[in-house]
Amino acid sequence: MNAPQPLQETRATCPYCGVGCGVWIQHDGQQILGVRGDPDHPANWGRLCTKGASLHLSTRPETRLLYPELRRSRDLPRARVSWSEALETAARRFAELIQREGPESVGFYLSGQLLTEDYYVFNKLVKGFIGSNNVDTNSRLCMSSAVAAYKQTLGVDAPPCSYEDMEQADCLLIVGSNMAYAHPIAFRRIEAAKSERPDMRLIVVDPRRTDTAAMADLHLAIRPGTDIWLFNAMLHVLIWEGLVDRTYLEAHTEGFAALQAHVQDMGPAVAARICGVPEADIVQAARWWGASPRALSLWCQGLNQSVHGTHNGAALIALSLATGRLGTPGNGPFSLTGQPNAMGGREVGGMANLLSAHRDMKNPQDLAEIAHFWGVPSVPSKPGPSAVALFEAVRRGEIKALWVACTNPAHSMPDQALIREALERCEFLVVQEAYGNTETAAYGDLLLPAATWGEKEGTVTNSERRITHVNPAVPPLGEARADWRIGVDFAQALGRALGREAEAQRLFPYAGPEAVFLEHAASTQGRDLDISGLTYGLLEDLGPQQWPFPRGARAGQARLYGSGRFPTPSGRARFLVPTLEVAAEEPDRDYPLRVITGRLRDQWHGMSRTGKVARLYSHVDEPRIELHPEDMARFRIQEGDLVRVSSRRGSVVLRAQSADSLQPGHAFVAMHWGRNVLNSSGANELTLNQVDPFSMQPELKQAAVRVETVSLPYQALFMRTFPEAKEAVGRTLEIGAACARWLPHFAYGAVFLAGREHPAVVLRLAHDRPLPEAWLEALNRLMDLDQPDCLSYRDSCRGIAKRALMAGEVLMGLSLIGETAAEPWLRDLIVARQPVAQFRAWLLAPLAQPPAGACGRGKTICNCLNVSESEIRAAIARGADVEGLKDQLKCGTSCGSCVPELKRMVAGG
Ligand SMILES: Nc1nc2c(c(=O)[nH]1)N[C@H]1C(S)=C(S)[C@@H](COP(=O)(O)OP(=O)(O)OC[C@H]3O[C@@H](n4cnc5c(=O)[nH]c(N)nc54)[C@H](O)[C@@H]3O)O[C@H]1N2
Ligand SMILES: Nc1nc2c(c(=O)[nH]1)N[C@H]1C(S)=C(S)[C@@H](COP(=O)(O)OP(=O)(O)OC[C@H]3O[C@@H](n4cnc5c(=O)[nH]c(N)nc54)[C@H](O)[C@@H]3O)O[C@H]1N2
Ligand code: SF4
Ligand SMILES: [Mo]
Repeated sequence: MNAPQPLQETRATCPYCGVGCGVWIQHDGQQILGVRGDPDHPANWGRLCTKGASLHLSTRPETRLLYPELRRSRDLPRARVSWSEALETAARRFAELIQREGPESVGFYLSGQLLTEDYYVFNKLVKGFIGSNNVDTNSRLCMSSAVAAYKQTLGVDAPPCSYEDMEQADCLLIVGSNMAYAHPIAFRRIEAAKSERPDMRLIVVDPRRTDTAAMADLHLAIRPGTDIWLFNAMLHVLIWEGLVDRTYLEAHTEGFAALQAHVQDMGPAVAARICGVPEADIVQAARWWGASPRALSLWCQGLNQSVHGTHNGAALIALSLATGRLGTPGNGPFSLTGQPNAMGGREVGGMANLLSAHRDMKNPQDLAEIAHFWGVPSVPSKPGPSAVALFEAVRRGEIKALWVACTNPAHSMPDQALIREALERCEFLVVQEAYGNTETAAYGDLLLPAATWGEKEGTVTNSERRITHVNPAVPPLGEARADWRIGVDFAQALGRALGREAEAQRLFPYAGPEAVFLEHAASTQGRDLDISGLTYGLLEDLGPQQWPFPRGARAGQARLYGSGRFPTPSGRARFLVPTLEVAAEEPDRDYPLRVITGRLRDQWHGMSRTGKVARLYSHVDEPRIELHPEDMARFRIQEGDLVRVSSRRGSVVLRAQSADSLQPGHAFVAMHWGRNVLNSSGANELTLNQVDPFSMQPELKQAAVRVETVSLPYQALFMRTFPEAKEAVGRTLEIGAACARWLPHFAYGAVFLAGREHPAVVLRLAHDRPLPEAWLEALNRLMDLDQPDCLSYRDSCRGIAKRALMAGEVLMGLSLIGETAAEPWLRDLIVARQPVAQFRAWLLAPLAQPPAGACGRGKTICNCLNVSESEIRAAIARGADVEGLKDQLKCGTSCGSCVPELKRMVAGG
């Protein structure tokens, strides 16, 4: 190991959302120590949101997968093996199947979080070497409806806009996107533009009053699944009020007459009834769009994750086309990419129905071109199964070996009961992961440790088609390897196992990621996304660039289609007549509520990284279901009750929270909580796996559910923190991981972190029978609460037992069994490290309210400067507005992620 060096900085990007912010990683050559926004990166100009700004805290070694692990037979645990044994075993198993049952007996499931080079290698491996299209990715759950919508209307999959268009628009129509949480730094630009030009119109279409919606001039709280009716009605108004651009329509589009006829009887009155929003609001939205010189739409999963996601997108794009608002500054239909490199994956064609560089699998010439480019006789023309179908094929035993890289389907796929069956049935499951404790890793027969953020080199493309070169700051932890390298190593091993060694060497000769990049770039030459002019060196010298960037170019292109010519056979953009449906599953008598799923501000997907950062729990800690106050009353649910949430597919227990940001009849569960924090798979136990017929994207956004209170009277609470020491955070994380393994024993269980610099792990349990002594003892032992010098109180008759572990006058651990009412203020004492001498007598008493002098903070709103809800409410009560809050408390003055919430609180929300 090299000795640590002085503090250095390395340029990369944030590995979370598709905004693609530039970062400088601060490190000593061995360890990542800090992170700051890259002031020169055009996506963020130096800003980072809560998640980006805490990236360095997520790089802890605990739970990282450090070396390959192999399960030699199903009933044995996995054991550490060498890389060569791991790869030879994988190659042998895959080769046997390929030779015995054909190339379609194996499958690959990749991720929009891989770098473009990683993606390229695996896509070529499957399509160019194994000879099937059995490769799909989690982008199927994410962007595939937007891809299909762009292709069906504009000709190819290319978001035509730039971030600066958000600032330049006069009317912004944000649909099915909670940008304030999911694309925070892009949203900061909208906030800034709006405060500079207050007459800019902001329309938000979302069934929930999100922080994004709370900023809007007009919020259309639409009934989920009815967006097409709304867009049609808006088009109807635009047509009838003479706001469409007939010159543009005639010169640059086709198919408008059919759509016009279709929307003729679909005025705002009809849509108002179906969408459940006032007719006047629909008219207003259309008029603002039509009358604004520059109008931009933005959309994300509220439209994509739907059984008519493609037509949702196409109907929205139609508004831009009908008014000729495309290809010029401040105009266009802009799909926000979710994952950091979903765009790169689309560019290399890394999905079951795509080909490299926007080539078409149905086009024989495209197929021949790519076969020629790779130097193989042919590439298969039959599309492979898309994500849902891929796992169904595994479940039926048709695909027998599955390779999962950089995604966690045992958490993120819909209808988890079916996914579990598939993974159990799979004969050989390879999981290429950075972390060893994911839900999918639990099923893996072979785990391959992947290098992750800060350890890898390659490129990513963000939402605005901008490619950034990312540099590694530190070496991979343990024996982890870069994903592209694992792909190449496996390809060579497979070549040997199949007796095609020379061919594998010829197809995968890469010495480093740039060789992969250059091959990919060459494959785009002459195509709409031509990046043949780019190299790593050029990206470093000129900075991140938007495609296309053909050979000889000096700059990327900010906007597409300014000429009015589209990459369709006729050169014209197309209107299509969308099918009119609602959600895949409507509430009924048995399942009367509609649960909506989505994101939290401070967590990322399955939480393998954000879940390790204590401060990222301070906005929302324990898993929960939000319900409208009327539904809480209707189903006799009190705030904080545990409820059973059931759909036709499965059921979960969650804590109920009332939320008036919802409409009656709606509920909300965040998609993040899975088996590492909860005793169930959370939201995706409930969702259904019906898909859009064009994009094959599943309807993850909603499902019909029933909610009922459950009686789980036997409750317990454990908490543990550690004194100031280098290994304190690590110990907390280890205990958290150990607690997660206990969760399945209980009718309800959740484990989460609290605090900031001194994180505490919190375990909450509830059960339908007395909690077995042996389990409680084991948990006390895990938290060192079995030590004789603990304070302790026991009332066996009432089933109450409490213990407190002290370090001097500071509380370090606590277990409350049978009586947990004092948890909130005790938790605050622990995370604040407040000396407890004066409360000693109260520590184990049944006190729901804190004794005088004990601190009580509640939820943290501003994560950067650690400002709590109670402090903010107190300042508002004293008359502070948002500027006053920033002045007095400094909240909202760093990353700005909490500003939408501050605004809402000041407005009385
Ligand atoms: N903090 C955070 N940010 C992220 C991520 C993360 O995990 N955490 N993930 C990234 C990824 S991969 C993605 S794909 C994006 C997702 O970004 P978004 O799509 O913005 O996020 P979601 O919360 O999934 O869903 C957006 C909204 O859709 C609304 N919605 C539900 N049904 C409908 C409907 O029928 N019509 C309309 N109009 N709206 C509806 C929901 O109420 C929700 O507020 O976020 C990216 N950014
Ligand atoms: N109900 C519901 N379900 C949803 C959604 C929803 O809105 N509602 N959203 C869907 C969407 S849009 C998405 S994008 C998916 C996301 O779902 P997933 O793709 O399952 O989400 P992640 O947890 O980000 O999974 C990425 C995995 O890669 C690992 N990893 C990190 N870095 C590296 C690396 O460099 N190499 C490798 N090999 N591994 C690495 C991480 O530890 C993590 O386990 O969820 C989908 N599921
Ligand atoms: S907005 Fe936040 S999560 Fe998204 S890339 Fe930027 S810093 Fe990362
Ligand atoms: Mo996504």
